[in-house]
Amino acid sequence: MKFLHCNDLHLGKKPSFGSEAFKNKRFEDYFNAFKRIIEQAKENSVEAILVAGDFFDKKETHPNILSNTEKLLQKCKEHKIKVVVIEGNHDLIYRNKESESWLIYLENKKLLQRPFVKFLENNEKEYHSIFIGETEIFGLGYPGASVDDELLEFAAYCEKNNKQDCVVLVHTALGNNEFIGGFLKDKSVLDKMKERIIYIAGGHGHRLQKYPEIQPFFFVAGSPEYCDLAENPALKTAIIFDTHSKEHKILEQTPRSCIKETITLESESAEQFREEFDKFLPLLSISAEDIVIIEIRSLASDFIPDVKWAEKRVLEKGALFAEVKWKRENFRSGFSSKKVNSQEEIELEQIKKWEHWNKASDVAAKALIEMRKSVRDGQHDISSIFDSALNSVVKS
Ligand SMILES: [Mn+2]
Repeated sequence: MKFLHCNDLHLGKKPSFGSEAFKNKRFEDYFNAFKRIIEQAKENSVEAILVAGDFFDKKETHPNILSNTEKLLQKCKEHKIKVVVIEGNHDLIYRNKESESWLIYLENKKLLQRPFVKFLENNEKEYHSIFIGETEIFGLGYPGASVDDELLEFAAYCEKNNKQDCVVLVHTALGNNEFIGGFLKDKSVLDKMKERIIYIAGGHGHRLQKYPEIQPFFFVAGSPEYCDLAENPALKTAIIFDTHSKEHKILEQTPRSCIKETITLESESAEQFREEFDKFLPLLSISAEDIVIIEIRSLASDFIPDVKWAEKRVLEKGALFAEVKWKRENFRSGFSSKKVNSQEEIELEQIKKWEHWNKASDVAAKALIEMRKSVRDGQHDISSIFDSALNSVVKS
């Protein structure tokens, strides 16, 4: 059986900032990314598309999100491609609140299949798998902080029940000290799974990951569209896997065009800055479909460039969305009377003065940036970021 694995489609995501045109186009982008994946699935004659969580961006939905999604799933049905979905942290199904899940609504409409874990009262679990051909497919959902233990428990279950060559979907990725919870801490857990499981479809991470390097069987495909504009477009993929040959193929995805430039400016006054910036801008070729992100490195120590003015100039050039950031070159930690500090630098300096937090000030300052980004992104549940930061503080 051949399938296509993708994750973190975030259908329904819409930015809360930028122009109306930008918001509307970005809303469409996530559906278009899924549409391209369906086309790739068709071209590669796969039997199923596996979505390893964060199918939707939010637990709640709107009429146009639901109808766009249903149309795309209907298209899969027409092409005779099955769709297998697990929930991620964004579409998390709370225990005993299954009736509120839009994934279950779509499952009931026979537009997707949903392998899942049922938690019983005596702390036992029931693994509800599905079959595609002879391949048994399990879904572990989003195990959150207990992912390492959940995977070990599942490996033991497979061993005990003599499972062979199964496929597992789980909303987790390899951890690299991320501040957002739910990442796998110990890779060796995966080694314990490889006897009985031929493919683990991971999610949660928005960039391509595979494990181990040679003959990998654990993959995260990466979100096909930017959820955060800082993501690397080269690591957005979908994976095709053949359960007979055990061979995989990585398909690149094409998120919206995002032009990222860094310029170093010498300006020491607003007039000089405007002049310098206006000389630089014509060097970029910008279309109405482009997102433009410019980082200004300023050599002057006590001048802050007007980034809002610069963003306006980029929009006047026709960009869909502009973000201009600045960073002082040769940043040294610590306040000096003349130097101007960025918001992040000021926060870091303040945290260093706090009792208990000072030893983990870097972690705390980074967590603060993550939380702000998360809220700006419309993701208001920041408790997992805060938890991870607290953990680091306790450990240090
Ligand atoms: Mn996600």
